[in-house]
Amino acid sequence: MDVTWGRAAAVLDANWLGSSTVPSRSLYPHQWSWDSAFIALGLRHLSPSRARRELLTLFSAQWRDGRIPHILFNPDTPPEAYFPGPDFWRARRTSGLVQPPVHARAVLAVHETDPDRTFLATLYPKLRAWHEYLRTHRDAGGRGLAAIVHPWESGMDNSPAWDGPLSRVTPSAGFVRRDLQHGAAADRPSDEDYGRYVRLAADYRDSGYQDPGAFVVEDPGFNALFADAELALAAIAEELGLPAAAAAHREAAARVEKAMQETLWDNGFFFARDVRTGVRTREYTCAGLLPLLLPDLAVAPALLATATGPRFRLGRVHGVPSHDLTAPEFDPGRYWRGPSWSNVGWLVRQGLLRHGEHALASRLRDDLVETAARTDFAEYVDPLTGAGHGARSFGWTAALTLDLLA
Ligand code: 9YW
Repeated sequence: MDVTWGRAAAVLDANWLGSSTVPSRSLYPHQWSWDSAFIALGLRHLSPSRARRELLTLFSAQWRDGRIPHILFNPDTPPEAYFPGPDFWRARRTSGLVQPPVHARAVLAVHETDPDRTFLATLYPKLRAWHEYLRTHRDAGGRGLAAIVHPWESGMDNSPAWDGPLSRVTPSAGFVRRDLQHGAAADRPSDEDYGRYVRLAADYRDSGYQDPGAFVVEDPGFNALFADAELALAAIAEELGLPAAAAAHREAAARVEKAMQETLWDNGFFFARDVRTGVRTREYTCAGLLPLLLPDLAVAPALLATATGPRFRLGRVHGVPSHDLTAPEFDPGRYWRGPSWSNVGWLVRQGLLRHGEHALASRLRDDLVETAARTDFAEYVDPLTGAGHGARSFGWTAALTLDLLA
């Protein structure tokens, strides 16, 4: 057995709580939404039943309005281990935010590894309700895109793309950052940003998780994953013998793709749009590369040129930098302001494969596996040196390494 395979499997075993997996025993001791989807993509190679359990546990926390919460709190973890914890959210053991909808892809992949019609039939209506929530409740801009109402919803918390919209938010004070007990301050979001995250979350909570506050953004990463998830749902519907529903999912994907093209594309890249001001940000972040996932993306050649150009230097640096290497605010060690994350690398590799870029995809794959193994499955890495940052034994880094090796 490959040594890396065994070590990655050991990480997932150590992070397994019995019915779900924590991203990190120290830093993130609960279940996170998009982490679980990526973790299931790896777990399916070790134990399809554990992968199914992971996703079923997450969907057991689905809200009546269809949303999948971004955190499902583990009742056995002491409440002070993570802030903001369940007492802050006041929402029955979950947070009230969401994360990118990568779940349909994970469900389909788990089924493909070990076909299980009951699993598929159980999750299909739940996935539909989740996507319906995004399509209706989250179309704040009225253009057919899902808006996020908090940086945490992008999964890329302190991305420079959020600096503009966040500048309107007054930071909260008077809370203790638990994350700094486990992570180096220079690798984590700043205190000021954290204060703004807490303020936005508290305001949203106080509106009963209905009314977005100052931060309402159409993110190309979130929407690309949404369109891709509709394509995965189409494949699930086909499997279940529902061709009309499958066609409807493909049409839904095409509508999101068209809206992204019309609203977020500009001069060779997909940018986030601030719904409150109507202004497109000018930040080149890794989220703008995720539309490569869409196989019929007409602008793929131009987007690939940006990806391989000086801003991301795909194939010539470690992984996919989370932010523009040429930008003044690029920081190789600070979270989503420069470091490479393995989930983004994995997604971009999928996109490269879908556009026939096999040589680049295989270089990226080899680098992702080597870097993960060398850094003990670091949460994120410096794209220029490959040095590890953040937590080690990180769930999705280990899981996606398994998937790349399988
Ligand atoms: C938070 C768990 C999460 C990831 C996010 C990452 C970070 C912190 O950790 O967020 O409080 O949600 O930015 O993508 O899901 O690994």
